Amino acid sequence: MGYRTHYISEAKKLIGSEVTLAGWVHEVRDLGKLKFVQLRDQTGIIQVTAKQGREPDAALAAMSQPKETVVQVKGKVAESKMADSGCEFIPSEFIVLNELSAKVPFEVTGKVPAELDVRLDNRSVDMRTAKTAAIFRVRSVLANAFREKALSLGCTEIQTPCIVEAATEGGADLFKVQYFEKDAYLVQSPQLYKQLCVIGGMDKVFMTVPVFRAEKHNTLTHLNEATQMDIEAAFITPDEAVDMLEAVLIHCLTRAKEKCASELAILGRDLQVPAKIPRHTYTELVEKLNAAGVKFEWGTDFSRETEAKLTEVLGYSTYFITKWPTAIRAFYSMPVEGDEKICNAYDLNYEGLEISSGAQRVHKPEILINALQARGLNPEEFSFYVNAFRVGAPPHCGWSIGMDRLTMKVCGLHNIREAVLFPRDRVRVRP
Ligand code: AMO
Repeated sequence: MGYRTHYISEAKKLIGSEVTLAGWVHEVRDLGKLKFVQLRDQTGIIQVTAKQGREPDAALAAMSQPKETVVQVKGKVAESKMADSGCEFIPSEFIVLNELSAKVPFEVTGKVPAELDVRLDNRSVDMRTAKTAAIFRVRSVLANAFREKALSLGCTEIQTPCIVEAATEGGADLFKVQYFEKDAYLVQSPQLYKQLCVIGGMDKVFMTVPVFRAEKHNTLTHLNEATQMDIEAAFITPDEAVDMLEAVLIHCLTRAKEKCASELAILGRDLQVPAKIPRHTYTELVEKLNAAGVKFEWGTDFSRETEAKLTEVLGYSTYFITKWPTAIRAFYSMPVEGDEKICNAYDLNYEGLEISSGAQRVHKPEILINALQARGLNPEEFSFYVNAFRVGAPPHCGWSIGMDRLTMKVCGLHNIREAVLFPRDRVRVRP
């Protein structure tokens, strides 16, 4: 016999049956001759009701445990007119599996809200609150929806290294690690490796990976370790790459809406799934901003404030920005032939936040060397990468969705840290 025969949500449909449940004491109410415990597991809460003289004394005595004690309860599901769910649990045995030996740091019932830092310091307790549990169920659905869609688009799942020799997204933001006699770095993005795979003939690849950015700023939308969901595909145009990104985002949102109705309700989130996402060039948006009286210089990146203005000017907050100035994009972004100051890079802003970024890649070694040098990078350090383009590299495009930001936005959260189990920011490396 295992610890449980059913989850609480299943047991609620089994009135009259003998079952064994296991979970946490959520609430306790002691009326002397009548004892109530709200028993909680991952699937819900059921009221355990014991009456003196009717249930065994040992069960009644064990029901005085403090909240968050881990217990196993054997007994029968009974109809109840008093309980909201229409049923309650009559215990024959109430077994304590692990007594508390410290004070629970905050209320799991959510009655007394706790500070985010206290919650993150005690994440395994925080995960038991309905809201946090809902966030990570949504995150799991989003992660699986990405995988499901990527596979259905014909992509192969790959794994790439976290310890690397060179930067991909700009030199200053690297975490250095001592790698035997050499210096190495934690990877900023799987960029170079996913490209090598499509050059290698894998055609379309995808991955879900951690990335590390030693950015010193402290914002509500940046972490120093983030999770990216990446795709890279050969023989596709930038427009087709944006089509893929649009289809993946819509699929992720659709699955979240279908599979997470109760989680989204707990989070108070009315999730809308767009049928289509508008596309604007960078230049078009700069013109729109200036026409609306917001002075904005062509060739600079949009700040959080300008993005907020863009939402106002456009009247919506989910859109693609295509054809960026080459100088402000990463070296691997392909300049437009005949108009090299613009490149085939694109971003996706979802509900006002950049959640994805990508580009058609430079697949000609000479252009790549120029692009590296223009950004003060040494092509020698990228020789394994540059040389791969000399021996049969097809045109290719790709992008990456920030999973933490996507979860944050889908769940309607204010701070990215809430969307990550164990966030890493400038000051937090524990737990
Ligand atoms: P980029 O650096 O724009 O592009 O990252 C892609 C997406 O990852 C998320 N992201 C972050 N989320 C939280 N904290 C961070 N510090 C952070 N940095 C990035 C964002 C962002 O849109 N190699 C390219 C992608 C490509 O071209 O395929 C890249 O990494 O949601």
